[in-house]
Formats: sequence, C-alpha cells, structure tokens
Amino acid sequence: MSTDSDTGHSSPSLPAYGSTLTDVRLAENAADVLRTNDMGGWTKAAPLLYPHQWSWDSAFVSIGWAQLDVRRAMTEQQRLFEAQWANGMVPQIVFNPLAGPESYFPDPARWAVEVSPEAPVGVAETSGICQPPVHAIAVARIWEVARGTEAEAGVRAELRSLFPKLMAWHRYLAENRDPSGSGLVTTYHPWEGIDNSPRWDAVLARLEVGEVPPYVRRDLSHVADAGQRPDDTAYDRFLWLLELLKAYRYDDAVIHERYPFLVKDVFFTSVLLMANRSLLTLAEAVGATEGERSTIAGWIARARAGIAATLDPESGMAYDVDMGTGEPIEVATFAGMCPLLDAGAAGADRATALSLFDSEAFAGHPELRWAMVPSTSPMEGCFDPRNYWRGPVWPIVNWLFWRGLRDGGDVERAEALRQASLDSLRHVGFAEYFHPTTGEGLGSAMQSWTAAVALDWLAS
Ligand code: 9WN
Repeated sequence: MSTDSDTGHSSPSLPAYGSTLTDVRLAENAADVLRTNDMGGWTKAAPLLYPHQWSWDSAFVSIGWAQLDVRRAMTEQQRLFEAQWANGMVPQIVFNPLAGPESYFPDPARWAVEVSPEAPVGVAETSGICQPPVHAIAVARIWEVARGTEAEAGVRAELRSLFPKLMAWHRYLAENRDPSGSGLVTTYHPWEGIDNSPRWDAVLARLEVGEVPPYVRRDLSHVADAGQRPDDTAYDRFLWLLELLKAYRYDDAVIHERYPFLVKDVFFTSVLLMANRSLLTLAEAVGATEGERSTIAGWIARARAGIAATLDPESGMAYDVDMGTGEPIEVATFAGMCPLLDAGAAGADRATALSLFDSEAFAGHPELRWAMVPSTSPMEGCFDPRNYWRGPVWPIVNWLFWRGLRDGGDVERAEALRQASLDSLRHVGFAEYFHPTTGEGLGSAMQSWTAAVALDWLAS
C-alpha cells in the first residue's frame, strides 16, 4: 500500500473502505501502515507530517506491533527509552537523524535541550517536554501476548532491563511533576499530548508573549486545509513557552516556580494511574522488590485521591486545575470522564462518569456517526468538529476508554465501543482523527497509532 501524501485519505491504491471490509483485510491494511512507517527498530508517527519517534505514539505503536512481531514491539520501547533523560523523563520526540531540519518544526536546534544537564548526550536528539505515559500499559500488553509463546523468555529478559527505566519514568512524573504531592501531574505545554484542546485556552490567553525567533510551520503543507490544525496564534504561544522552558534549562524546580503554563492535568494523571496498574503486573513478572511494589501502590492511591478531588459536584466532570489561578478549568472534553480510566476508582465516581459517557455530551450524542467519544463535547460552545483536539474523534483516546471500561468490568459498554471503533476504522481508514458526525478522515492518513489500536481491537 502506498500514498504520496499524508493527506491521502482515499488513496486509489487502497482497497475501498466500508462496512464490507473484512477483519482480515482491515488487519492487513493496518499492518501495512506499521510496516510502511517502520524505520527499523522504531516507527514514524506518520509518513510525512510526523517523521520522528513520538513518545506516546510509540507506546500505542508497540501495542500494534505486538500482534505482528512481539520482539519488534519490545524493540520499539527499548529504542525510545535509550533517549530517556537522566532525571527519568521520556521525551515527547526522539528525532530521526535522517529526516533533516526541514522535515518538522520545531526541530532539535529550536529545542536546544543541551542547555539541560539532564538531557541525554551522544544518543539521539530529543525535545524537552514529555507526553502521557502509555508505555507501561503497552509493555504489559506485549508481555500478555508473549506469555506462553516461544518469545516468552526473550521478552522477559528485555522486560528486566526495561523495568527500572519505567520505574524512573513514573518516579519523574510522581515527583518532579508533582512537587507538592497532590497526586496530580503538572503539564507544562499543550504539546504534552492534547495540543490545541480548549482545556488550555484560558491559560494561553493570559500569556504575555515575548519575542519568538522567526519560524516556518511545516505542518500545514501536510494537511488538506489549515482548519484541521492549531491556528497561528496558538503556535506563537506554543513557541513562546518553548523559549521560556529553554531559558529555565528545562529545570522542573525553576519551572514550577516561575513559569506561566502550569496545569494539573487530570487526563495525564489518569493515564499514569492506569500505567501504574500495569507496572504492578510487570513488577510481578520481573520479581520486583516489596519496596518497589509499595511505591507503585502509593502512586496509585495518591493519583486516585488527586483525581477524586478534581470532580465538579455539579457537572460530575473531572476538571484540570489552572495553577496560575488555582481555579478549575471548566470545559467539557473527554478528560472530564477520566475516572473511567481507573478500574479501581470509587463506584460512585465511575457511575457519574458512565452517565456522562452515555449522555449527549459525549458518546450518546444523537448526531454522531459512531457512538465514540469526541475530543471536545459537541455541547461545548467552542466545539469545532474538523479542528484537531477541538471536536474530532481520536481512535487512540477511544482505545483508552475501551480499556478503562473493560478493566472496570463494564464489558458490554466496552464491547460496544470496540465494535463502533472498528466500524469507524473500516470506513475512515487509519486517519489521525475524524469528523464526529460525517466521518470525514482528517489530519494525517496512515497514522501509525491508529493502525496499531485497530490491530489490538481486532485481536481482543
Ligand atoms: C506535536 C504525533 C503527535 C501526537 C500528539 C498530537 C500531534 C504534534 C503536532 O501529533 O502533536 O507533538 O505537531 O501537532 O497532538 O498527541 O503525539 O502523532
């Protein structure tokens, strides 16, 4: 399968998508996407728009590889963790040395992470922020697939070398990103996962943007129209924040003291919580110490209490907290239902999140093409169905909700979400995201993590 453009949502070389596409064919197409984007040991997030290794993309990607080649799946994570910072942070981007500075902006020179004593030296070039820690969830899935097969011993050996790195990563998030011990991870930048979500609007609007060195956006040449991406005002703010992070030498203590974009992030925290549950399984597999296990259990308990404290009594939603004002950020996005990502959350909190999930604010909206969770609620004033994180459906987000529903024992809802998601992929293909009501594929085509979750859903 080939396409000469990231925007090739209906490339003529692709078999027709639609409800008649068999599971076998869907799996073959998904495997083709991963193989096309495979750089030998690591996978590009997308052919042209994202020519590097992205952190949380690579975690989902290894979940996909696990269905094709379980050892290759482990290699993906090993390669990513080679670029882990000395303080434990796993960087948002590990740059492809062959891609060249014009391939993506911001490039390594703009990040200049060598100003930090924590950045890796002589390994790979990286950016200076991070993304949600899906990695332990991925590695636990790889382990599950490998068990009982001839790959088991090899994977267990690799798991032993990866486990301490996963511990260091989670410790970085629990300590450096939560110095007050609130249980909630502080996010520093929209590029830490959910780029132009309305969750960040008020904080970004308050910024006094200083001088940003001139730049050329590369992303807009790889999408059909600029309306699918963040606007220039947002980019100026993203870049100004980068200048500040660099000026503070990416030092977490300084950042927590002076920096203007500090948000206690309920979604990031919930992914960490889910990942810590997976890490406990991995602790078992590698025979971790009692001390390590109780540390992980402590992180889980603290995050659970942290999330519970963010629940808004009126809407039932979990709201991020703007550390600049101390106020909750009251915007209806998928993040509001994050108690669903914690299978061990209090029953009442899950029940509230479930009714939000079913409601017209989310998967129950009557106009949705498929009953899936949109990035921003269609009932929210700023809902924008073609713009990135401001409305479209992201399959990987739905994968996380599916896992949370299934692990929490909500088998029927989980299965309905899996079926709806697979049906959407049959029609849309492996787009980065899609229009919630028309099903129009948006952003990049051949997006690796979308293909990866398809493979996992098909195998589940
Ligand atoms: C910046 C790679 C990444 C995802 C992010 C998504 C998008 C990048 C961009 O693509 O962000 O990291 O240039 O827009 O928002 O979640 O990891 O797929």
